[in-house]
Amino acid sequence: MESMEMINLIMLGRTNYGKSTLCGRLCIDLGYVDKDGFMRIKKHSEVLDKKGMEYAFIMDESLEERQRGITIQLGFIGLEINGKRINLMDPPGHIEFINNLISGVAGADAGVLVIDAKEFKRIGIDPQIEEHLRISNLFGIEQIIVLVNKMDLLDYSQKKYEEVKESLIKMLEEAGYKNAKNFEYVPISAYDGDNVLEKSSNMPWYKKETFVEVISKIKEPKRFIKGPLRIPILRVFSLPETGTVIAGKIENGEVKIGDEIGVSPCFTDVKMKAKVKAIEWQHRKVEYAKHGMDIGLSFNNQSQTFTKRSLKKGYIVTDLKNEIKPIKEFKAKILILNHPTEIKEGYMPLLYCHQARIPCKIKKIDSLIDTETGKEISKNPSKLKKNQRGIVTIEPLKPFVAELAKNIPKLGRFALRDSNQTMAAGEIIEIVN
Ligand SMILES: Nc1nc2c(ncn2[C@@H]2O[C@H](COP(=O)(O)OP(=O)(O)OP(=O)(O)O)[C@@H](O)[C@H]2O)c(=O)[nH]1
Ligand SMILES: [Mg+2]
Repeated sequence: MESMEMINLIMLGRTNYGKSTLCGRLCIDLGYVDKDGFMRIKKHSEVLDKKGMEYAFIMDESLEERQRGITIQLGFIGLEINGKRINLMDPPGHIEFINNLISGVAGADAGVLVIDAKEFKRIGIDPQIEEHLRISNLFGIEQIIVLVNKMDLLDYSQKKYEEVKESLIKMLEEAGYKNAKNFEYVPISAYDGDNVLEKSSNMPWYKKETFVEVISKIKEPKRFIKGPLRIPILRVFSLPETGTVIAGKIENGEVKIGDEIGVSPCFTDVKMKAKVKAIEWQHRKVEYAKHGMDIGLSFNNQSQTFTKRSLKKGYIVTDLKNEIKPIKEFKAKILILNHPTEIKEGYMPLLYCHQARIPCKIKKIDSLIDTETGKEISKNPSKLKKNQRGIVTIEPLKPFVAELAKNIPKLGRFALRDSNQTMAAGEIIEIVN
């Protein structure tokens, strides 16, 4: 099982566009939910007066999610398609929960953009979808599969589909996807299952592949198994029988039962370390896990510091030989996306890097660089404006560990956010300690 090709996909798109419905539909069509289970879920949707949400409820399991009719937590499903393991992450599209979306994007190999075709025709490009795409682009997701959903509401019209597709290409190009023309586009109806697993008789004009055929052909990206173990912590729990449990995705290296691991950053004299007792992956126990796998780890021989209180989201699990020092300062190449005025020294946004979210300070603007060539235009400019690139020195204002983007891209790319907007994004080029 561990040698199977594995691909992690993140669903993208505005709230209500049908991401959870599509994931639920896939679970039904591929036989992951039995009839009785689905009947119970359907009844619950009727009791809550949320008819039409029954497929989404397969993903949205909490009462709050079901009552509000939206996703709040990042949902996961693992499917086996064409001998590959496809892990779908279903994030909330609602702006209020963008943190959970960024968590998913940070660990994804490729994206699936779901568009409500009718709504998109009505309102056009929306800042929320643009934001999702910008974030996915800046976090290094190169490939996006584009699903034009709710085709039933556009009478399955080829003409309308082509119009939507054309605007989508423009939007993707604007967000940094210069090769958007070469992406796969599929007209679907997630609710009815048209072009999801099987070809739709409602759209005989569409001759290309269904969504499942498209995802079954995605190639697994290069996995980094050699080198240090790196697992950014997503969640920590404490269970009465098991003790401390850490959940996260391996972004470099491999781990097996019996390995001794540590956690960075560490400020105490007593190391936060423990021996791996069990590894859980996709609800089953495994002996070994490698880069790309989302796992839960439990331990024995825990040091006294290895507790839910001292282990935090965004800290990184490492092997004992390759711990990471807390970063006092780093230099980064950034692009300003969205600042209403300009970024100056002293600006304090929130830093989002792998699973870490911490306040930081722009300590110095070292240089302004040319967007196309990357060459330095001026040294120590007083500010950076929208669409400008620069090199800056950033000071994390809380304990923070990461890597140079050139060594482990997923641990060195970041976004700077403020007032619920992504102001800038960049990559770590030098660590100054
Ligand atoms: N007509 C029609 N409605 C659909 C289709 N797919 C989804 N919907 C409806 O769209 C609504 C929202 O679907 P969700 O799957 O919850 O949307 P979401 O993108 O997960 O939304 P968030 O979780 O808030 O981000 C539900 O009422 C679905 O029934 C479709 O193919 N056709
Ligand atoms: Mg949802």
